Amino acid sequence: MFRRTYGQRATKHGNPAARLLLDTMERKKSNLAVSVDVIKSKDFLAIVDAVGPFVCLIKTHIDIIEDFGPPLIDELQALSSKHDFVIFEDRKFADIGNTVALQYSSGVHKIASWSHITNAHPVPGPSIITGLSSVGLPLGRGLLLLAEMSTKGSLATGSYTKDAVRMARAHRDFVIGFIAQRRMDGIGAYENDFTEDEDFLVLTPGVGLDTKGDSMGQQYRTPREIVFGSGCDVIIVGRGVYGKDYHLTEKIAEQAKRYREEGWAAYLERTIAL
Ligand code: UP6
Repeated sequence: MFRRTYGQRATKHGNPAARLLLDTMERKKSNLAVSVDVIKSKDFLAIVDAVGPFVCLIKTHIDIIEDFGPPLIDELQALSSKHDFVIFEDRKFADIGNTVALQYSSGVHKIASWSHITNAHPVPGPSIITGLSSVGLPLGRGLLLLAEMSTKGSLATGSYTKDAVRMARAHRDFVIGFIAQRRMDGIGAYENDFTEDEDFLVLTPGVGLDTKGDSMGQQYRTPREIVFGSGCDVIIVGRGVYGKDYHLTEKIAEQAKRYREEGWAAYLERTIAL
């Protein structure tokens, strides 16, 4: 799986959101996702428009937007059509099935109605997947499980990570992959390597070319370390792309281009090596 191209994987995948993402990556020659973590709609849309041509996916934290209203979603969807990218709301659900189903479908944000992909912590056990899939599966959505985290001292390690993989393998119609720091089908890492038809995408945050982390426990690695070294599929970059200069859209676009080139070169190195 690791050495197959994104395009080859797209043709075989059973989940529509995973297919959409893999197809978009192949079409746009990009494994870059930008995480747009700003609090004003205007800044949010300006960044999305600036990085749109270079990304396969835009990651949101919709609950940090201070002036949120449904029109923002219409504008995000219009930009998604204009620039051809997938939308991932990084909601990190973590409650009982009934509650997460309500949080996913309802409330102010109605995440399931617009986000192709969302994610969840495995901590409640398989019932979190049952709850979210009751809403998302009929809509053709996909779920990522947080099998590992990028932060210093993360508790998502060892048997917790293995159990996350087991949960995913038991729900392959809806769980399309992981938020993790390395591929999850490493030789000998789990009792059984994945079978031919098991294809889990690995989306990886904690990416930076210029710094090693921040003052709040975030840790950065380079796109090459992540995609070539650790076999991950998508690099998720936030502040590395837009820094503090939200208004300098040219500079933001330049940075997005830079990360996209690094990520794609590492992918080519991985698929043609060996
Ligand atoms: N994120 C991580 N690490 C994880 C999971 N998620 O950083 O293990 C998310 C953060 C943020 C983004 O919530 O939105 O990825 C990383 O942003 P940054 O590149 O600005 O550090």
